[in-house]
Amino acid sequence: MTEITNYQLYINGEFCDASDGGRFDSVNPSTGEVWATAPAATEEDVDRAVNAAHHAIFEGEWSKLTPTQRGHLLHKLADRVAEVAHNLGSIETTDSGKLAAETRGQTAYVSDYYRFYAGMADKIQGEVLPIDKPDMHVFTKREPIGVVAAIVPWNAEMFLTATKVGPALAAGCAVVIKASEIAPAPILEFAKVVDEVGFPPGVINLITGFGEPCGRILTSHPKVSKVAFTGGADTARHVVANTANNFAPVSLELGGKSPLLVFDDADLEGAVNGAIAGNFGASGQSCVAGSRVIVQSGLYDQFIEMVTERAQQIRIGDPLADDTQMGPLATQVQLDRCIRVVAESAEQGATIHTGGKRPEGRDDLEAGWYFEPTVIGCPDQTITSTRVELFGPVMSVLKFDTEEEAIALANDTEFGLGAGIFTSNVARAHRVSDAIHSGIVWVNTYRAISPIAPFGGFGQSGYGREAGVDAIRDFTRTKTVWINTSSEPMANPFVIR
Ligand code: TXE
Repeated sequence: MTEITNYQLYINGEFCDASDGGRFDSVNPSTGEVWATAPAATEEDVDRAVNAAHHAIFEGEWSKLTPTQRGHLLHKLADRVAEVAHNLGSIETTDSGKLAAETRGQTAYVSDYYRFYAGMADKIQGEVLPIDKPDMHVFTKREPIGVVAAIVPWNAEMFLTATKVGPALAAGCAVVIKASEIAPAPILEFAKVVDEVGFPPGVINLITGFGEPCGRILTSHPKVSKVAFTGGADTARHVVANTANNFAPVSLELGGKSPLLVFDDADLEGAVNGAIAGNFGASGQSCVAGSRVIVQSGLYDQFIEMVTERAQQIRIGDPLADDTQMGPLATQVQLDRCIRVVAESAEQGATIHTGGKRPEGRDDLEAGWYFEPTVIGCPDQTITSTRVELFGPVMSVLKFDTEEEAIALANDTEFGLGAGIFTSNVARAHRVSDAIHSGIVWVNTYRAISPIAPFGGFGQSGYGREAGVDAIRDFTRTKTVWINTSSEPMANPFVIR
């Protein structure tokens, strides 16, 4: 029998249980067994975490550090995350089912995000304004916006935590991070790293619990000044409504139905690799999954043949094993949705070239939430699999003849997160990337990310950008200071001269 790990919350620099002792189970998606439990934070816990963060920013030790000293602590965090990336990645894999090769690699890279923002901590500058009044010195300062509520989902926890915590701390804010109830363990394991680094109490608080009440109370809390949310669009609508209470600005990093265009002049091997990475990486549970692959007619048949063959060769199995290439889905709900939508799409006239079901004849995969890499040929975009975000390893392939048609198909979506273009024609690469409505465009590559490059979308994919230099502005508020430099006292406003 698996030994169960019982995690604790991390509030105000201390590990603790939920105030009422409540806990919930976390299931390993590759075995279907409970392997850990996490506290279900109560209203009292959320309130304590927010107050601790508020105290840290405005009165505590954190508020007295210079920006450079804050940067040093972020560098220490980066170092420690890099040292324990293997362990943090393994915990993330056990809890979410995401491939260990990905979680370990991504966590190691996450340290670069902390380092990037560590360097920015003492480069957040105000301005002296060329003001239109005599005897006035007017300048702006960029102050920490306040307590940041960071809501992270289960599909890339260490990464999506870093994109929020890095800029928030560099700006001088303090954070309350709420992990997803689907995979709570990585965040609570990360709490041990935070504790070792030695941040002043209250700077980073890590809690777990359900959307109701924990997520609601956190995002509507009167002392929260900024909400950074990654998750689904339906939950995002609740979050935005919650902030009607505190008027906290929100950034929303939601899902997508990103197009990946393959032109006849593309390097076919590269395009196939892009489509495989965009659809089967992270078992397709990625917000930037390139799940609508739109291929020009001259290459279409060859492309279908190649992706089908490659999909069939993918080694499915235990996500912790070194030779596995694709793990399970994170939840039974995700699995059921993939099965249902693929079947519905076939009934609507789509052709299933491979997959569309749970793997057969593999006893070792029966208990887990596994789904075969799936390739579906779709006659048009009325097919359900081309419209809804599936968050599973399902590639929908469409055919086009002209560039105009490709752009029209690409833009026929309510989402606007990522897009891929595979072509050897430089002019076309620029032309099409200008014409596509999305926050990110990758040309002859796919799913590349960097702390230096802004990340985010629009429409149903949300708003605001994470990563990059500009992201830090969202964690600051501007103060304008007017100083009267005249040697005379301020004039009486009721005496007209
Ligand atoms: O996310 P949810 P789920 C998409 C993907 C997926 C779907 C649902 O399509 O199938 O969303 O995924 C917290 N106030 N993405 O169920 O429900 C909740 O506790 C405040 C895309 O995992 O959006 C959790 O911590 N918070 C995506 C977080 O919101 C609330 C990543 C996300 O939960 C709340 C994940 C409330 N009222 C899913 N209710 C991406 N962009 O990568 C819930 N939460």
